[in-house]
Amino acid sequence: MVLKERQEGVLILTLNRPEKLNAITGALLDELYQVLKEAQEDPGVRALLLTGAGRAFCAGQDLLEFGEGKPDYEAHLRRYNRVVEALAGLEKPLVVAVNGVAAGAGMSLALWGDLRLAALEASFTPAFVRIGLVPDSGMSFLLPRLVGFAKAQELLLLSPRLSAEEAQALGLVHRVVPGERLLEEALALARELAQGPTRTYALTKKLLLETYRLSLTEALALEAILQGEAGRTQDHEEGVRAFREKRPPRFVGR
Ligand code: LHQ
Repeated sequence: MVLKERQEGVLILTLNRPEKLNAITGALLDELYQVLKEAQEDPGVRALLLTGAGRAFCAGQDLLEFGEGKPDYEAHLRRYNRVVEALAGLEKPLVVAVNGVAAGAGMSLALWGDLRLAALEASFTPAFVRIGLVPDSGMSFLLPRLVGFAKAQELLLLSPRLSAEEAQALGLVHRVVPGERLLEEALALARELAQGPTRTYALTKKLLLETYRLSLTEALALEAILQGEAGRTQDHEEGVRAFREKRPPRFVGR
């Protein structure tokens, strides 16, 4: 259900239930969690790329998974939440290539990417409210931070279907590219990141997430601690040496 392919330091993950628009099942979530855990621990993986097979990126929760019964969504969300925690805590850059529709939890997955590319034909819809559900998989946390409170209110209460260009105008997507070039561009970006200072990316990601809940004084203190850590990396040493020698740096990710 999740295809894996390694290209040098990049791990490409493809959600692969194209006949169901890559809708998410419990089994898919568990597989994704395992893959993310392995990627986190593998020093050879220095960037990840997530995309979807077929015409969709991901249609969110598979609405037919639970049949006619009354499922325990609170319990089911534990399986989502550990995937979201794994994405949020991923100590490597994640490029997301949104190839088609991203709905509900599928839109949440897309938004957890650090750099988000979308095909011109991609679209985004929160979807939750349309089936009487609240936002989940981190959407209530992330969306107001990305688009501001007022826009998040509108998107979550009305659930429009945004085009890739509308999503870009709101800051949900960094770049929109023609569909036939999406993977190529996303891979080029992931490759570039895979040659970067991986540890510094991890610390930068941590700062961006953490400082939202901190006071200025606390944020400054955290910056100082993490700058201390970054300053001790081999990559910082190499960055400064390369600057002095007027050549591009060769980062090793440590
Ligand atoms: C699907 C799905 C789908 C199954 C399309 N499931 N088959 C977390 C945990 C706990 C509780 C539940 O929720 C969550 C988080 C969530 O993600 S809630 C939100 C769940 N997702 C949705 O509500 C989206 C439902 N889908 C749609 O609104 C549309 O299908 C979208 C906008 C994604 C795409 O529209 P179209 O491009 O017009 O495609 P389509 O509607 O014709 O769908 C194609 C096929 O895919 C169709 O099957 P069929 O056998 O008729 O060809 C759909 O039934 C199936 N499909 N989404 N989520």
